[in-house]
Amino acid sequence: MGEYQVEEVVEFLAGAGRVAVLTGAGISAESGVPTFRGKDGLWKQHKAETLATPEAFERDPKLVWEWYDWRRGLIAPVEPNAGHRVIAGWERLFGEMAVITQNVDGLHAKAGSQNVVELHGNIWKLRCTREGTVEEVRDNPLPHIPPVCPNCGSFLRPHIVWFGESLDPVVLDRATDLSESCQVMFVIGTSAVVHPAASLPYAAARAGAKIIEVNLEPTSLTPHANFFFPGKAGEILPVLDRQLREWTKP
Ligand code: BJW
Repeated sequence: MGEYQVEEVVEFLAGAGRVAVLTGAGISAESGVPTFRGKDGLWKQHKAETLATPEAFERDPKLVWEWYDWRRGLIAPVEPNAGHRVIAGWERLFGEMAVITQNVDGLHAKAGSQNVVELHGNIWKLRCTREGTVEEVRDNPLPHIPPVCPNCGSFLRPHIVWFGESLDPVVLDRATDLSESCQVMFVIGTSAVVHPAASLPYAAARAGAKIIEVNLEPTSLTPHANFFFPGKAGEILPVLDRQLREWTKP
């Protein structure tokens, strides 16, 4: 990490009142949650179309639920890492600070972040396919697969946005507003290929925000970012945080 880059970023941050952080699977990788793409990604072992689409659920709800139940089991014991913790601490540092996450693992909230926008839902929430009611169910493993609504007996589904499904418009509006009003946007651990999430940094940049990207490798966003830190989020964010706290110390 270039020292000059760190200093410049810290200078921006110290003067910023409104900060937004867009995260993807990479922020949770160091906690042990697999990412989607890449060599060890979830999509290498399972085809997205056979599991994360409404058609897949209609065809075989049991198969889809077995996959989600397995992932719930994987995520349940996992703890937030240094990256999540730095981001949570920034809520006390900046006037306005929000996390916009594509992740469904709930780890930002577990780390203490309170202002979290979950673009793609949450793996701990189940939704009735008939009534649309949403409730948090932590049972692990689920006692019955596929689970059914206690009220009407219809299948429950994961409260997650699958390919081809629209994001909740209220959630997307909030994420867009935050993107368009922040002064600095961090984009951390996302391959930046899934829309509309991948469009948010561009909306932020158009509205005048500085874009700071943290990723193991460059993405299609990198040439458009003001700063790019190659490496692990759990290592880079603590360095930035330490410098920032030094800088802003009274
Ligand atoms: C590290 C690290 C470390 C590792 N430190 N970094 C416009 C153009 C083209 C297509 C579309 C478009 N608008 C909509 C679409 C269609 C589609 C889409 O975007 N397709 C693209 C793939 C082309 N979008 C949708 O269908 C969305 N719906 C929608 O827009 O509705 C309206 C509409 C529909 C159809 C057509 C047009 C309009 C919904 C998208 C829902 C995404 N859902 C998923 C699955 C959830 C299921 C589940 O979790 O079970 O959400 S897909 C999957 O990808 C998951 C993630 O949230 C999402 C993003 O992945 P992410 O987080 O970026 O992870 P990875 O694995 O890709 O990347 C990890 C990164 O971390 C890598 O870069 C690593 O290098 C890095 N990394 N370790 C730092 N330690």
